[in-house]
Amino acid sequence: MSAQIPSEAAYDRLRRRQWLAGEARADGIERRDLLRLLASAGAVAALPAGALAGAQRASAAPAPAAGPPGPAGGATPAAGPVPGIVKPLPAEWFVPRGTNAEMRFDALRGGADGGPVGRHVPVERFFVRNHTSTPLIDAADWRLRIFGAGLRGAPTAGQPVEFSLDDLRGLPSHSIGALIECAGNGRSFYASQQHRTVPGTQWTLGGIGSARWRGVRLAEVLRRAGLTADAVDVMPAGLDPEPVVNGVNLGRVRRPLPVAKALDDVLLAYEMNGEPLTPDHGAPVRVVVPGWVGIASVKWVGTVEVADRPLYSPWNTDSYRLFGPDYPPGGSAPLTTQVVKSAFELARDAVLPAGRTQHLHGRSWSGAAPVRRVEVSVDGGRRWRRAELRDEPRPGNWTRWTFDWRPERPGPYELRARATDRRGNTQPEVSLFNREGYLFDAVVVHPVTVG
Ligand SMILES: Nc1nc2c(c(=O)[nH]1)N[C@H]1C(S)=C(S)[C@@H](COP(=O)(O)O)O[C@H]1N2
Ligand SMILES: [Mo]
Repeated sequence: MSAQIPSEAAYDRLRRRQWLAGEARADGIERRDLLRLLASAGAVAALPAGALAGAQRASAAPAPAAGPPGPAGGATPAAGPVPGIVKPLPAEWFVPRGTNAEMRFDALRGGADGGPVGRHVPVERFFVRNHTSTPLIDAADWRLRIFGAGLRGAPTAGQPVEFSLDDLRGLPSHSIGALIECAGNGRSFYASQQHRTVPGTQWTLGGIGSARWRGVRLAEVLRRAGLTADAVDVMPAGLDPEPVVNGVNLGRVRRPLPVAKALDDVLLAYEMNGEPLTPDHGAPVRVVVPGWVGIASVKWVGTVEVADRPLYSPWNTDSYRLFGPDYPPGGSAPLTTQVVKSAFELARDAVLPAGRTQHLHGRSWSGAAPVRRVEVSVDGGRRWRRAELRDEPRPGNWTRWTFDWRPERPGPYELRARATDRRGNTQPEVSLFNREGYLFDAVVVHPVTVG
């Protein structure tokens, strides 16, 4: 059936034409509402979980005994520095950012409690990106509901094809190592390096994590649900509380995938690093879309629509496109693959001793291809030397590297790391500006002091 499946590039071109022609509809949200929404960057509120349309039961995270007041809209916050996140967020591992928790790269070197972190990030240290808050879902009641005109007999949302967690566990399992990375990872550097302030979560480089995911291929489940050659788009939706922006309820977090990607390497994951998924990372089941922007990897998936025409949601129309002077007037095609980035496993402004060899550690990654090489500069970007790669570069994952440096003179230094992937994508000095600050790929300046 692959002859009927449009390539990703053809799909993007089609999508852009439809968007510009005003055909884009995001489940009842008119294009002009979306445009109005993007004109004003407002606070996101959450509807209480009980307000979710549909029969799935999902309760908000438990209330702390004496915690901060809940956000407007009524979702109950979890205890801790980020309302709505269930797991503990110790300050050595995380930086709280709104409803999200950024992973600290310097914490990957280990500390009092243990050695360095391997290729995959332990679940308890993995970054969290929530539009609203983590729902607690009873796995025994949970069902994956699949419907739409791209399935045999066109089951409806009311009469979907259903799979329980046991059903999914009974299907052939598959596991992959994959990164989840927020499209806005690195966003704060647009302001700090390029003097362009952009709205949204001000991530440094820790809006990313790698894990071993086990589950069932989405392709397998779609085939069993009766996928036909008419299928064009596949749209998973989450069971978390619905985000409300400037009084407009955006509905469930959802984003369509072209059927070509859905059938290629997408996983419905029920395990992360060998353990059942935890609430913050999508329990009982999440989507994992290797190489793509994190928003595609829908957590707490409850439904999947399989449509015979392109679908739209706020997450592929007003958000997760590139807008700005270097992009077409209606914005770029919806974002898919991630860009090239590199990070040191070192605190910013770290103090290092003079006259001693430093074993600098870092990681580099690209959504498009395995990492080919990494170069490091310790003199403000004048001279570059190769870092030594410590992992077999793989698609969809990062590669750890080391770089030995013996600084002799005390004083301030700027470290830089620059990766190139096997397709030849490399990190530029300046990232092309876009209004939302997505896909920051420029080399990041990492200041340290030798003293
Ligand atoms: N249902 C749902 N899925 C979601 C989100 C969300 O808020 N709700 N956030 C998305 C975004 S923007 C990112 S970057 C990843 C983050 O995954 P993590 O929290 O497991 O790190 O989940 C994605 N899936
Ligand atoms: Mo994200």
